[in-house]
Amino acid sequence: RPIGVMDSGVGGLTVLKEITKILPNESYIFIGDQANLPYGQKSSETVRKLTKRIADYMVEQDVKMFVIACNTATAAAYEYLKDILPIPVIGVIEPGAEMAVSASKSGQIGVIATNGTVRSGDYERLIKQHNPQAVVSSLGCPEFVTMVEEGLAGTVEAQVAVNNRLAWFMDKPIDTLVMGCTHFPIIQEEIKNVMGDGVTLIDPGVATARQVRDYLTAHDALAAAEHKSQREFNTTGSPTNFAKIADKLLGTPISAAK
Ligand code: DGN
Repeated sequence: RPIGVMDSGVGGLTVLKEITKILPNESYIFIGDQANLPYGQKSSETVRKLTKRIADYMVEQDVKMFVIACNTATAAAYEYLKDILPIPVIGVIEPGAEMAVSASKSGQIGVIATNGTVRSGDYERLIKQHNPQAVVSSLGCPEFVTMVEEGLAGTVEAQVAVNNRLAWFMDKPIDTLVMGCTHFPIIQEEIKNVMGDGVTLIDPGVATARQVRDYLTAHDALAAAEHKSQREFNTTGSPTNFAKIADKLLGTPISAAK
C-alpha cells in the first residue's frame, strides 16, 4: 500500500523528496491542492475542511499512512485528523520543532512560515515544550509561497524579496531558523545568503521523513525490499505548471494528473 502525501501546492514535494531518499522502495500518492492555494491566508476551519477532503480521498485510495506535508494544514488539522482517520497521520511541525531545539545552542530560534502557521503558535508552543528557556521569534512570509509557485526560485527577484523580508531578523540574535513552510526549502539558497553561516537552517521535512520511517519500521509496515516503487502525482490545479516545478525539484520527469 502506498503512503499518501499532501500539500496545498508544490511545497510538499520537499518533504516527499526527503521521505523517498530514505524510503526508496515505498510507493507514494502525492496531492497538491493548488486550486485552493494559498492555505496560509485562510481560516483554520477552512484549511481543516480542505485537508479532511484530501485525507478522505487518500483513505479511499487505501494508503497506509497520511503525511500532511504542509505546516499550515498541520497546524489546522493534525490533531483533528489523527483522532478520526483509520490510518496513522504524521504532520511536519512536531518533528521540525524537535529538530530546531536539538540544533540550537543559544535557544534563540527563528521561525518563518505562513500567517496561518504563525497565528496557530504551534512552533512556539512545541519548541518551548522541549526547551522552556527558548526564545522564539516568528515571522509570516506569505509572499514566498506565491514566488515559489510561480517558479521564481533562483531569480534576482526572489533574492530581493527574501532580503527585504528577512531583514526583520537582523536585530534578533537567533542561531537557528526553522523553514516552517514546506515551500521554503525551494528558496533555501536565497535564505542562506541573507542569514549567513552563523544561522542553522532547519528543514522539518528531514525530521518528518525520519518519523515516517521510524513509525513504519516499528509497526512492521515497510514495503518489501523487492517492491517496485510507484509514484503518482495529482494536483487540483494546473498539471503543466505543477509538473514543471516538480521536475526541477525531484530531478526526474513527472506527469501530474488533475
Ligand atoms: N506549504 C504550506 C505550508 O507548509 O504551510 C503553505 C502554502 C500555502 O498554502 N500558503
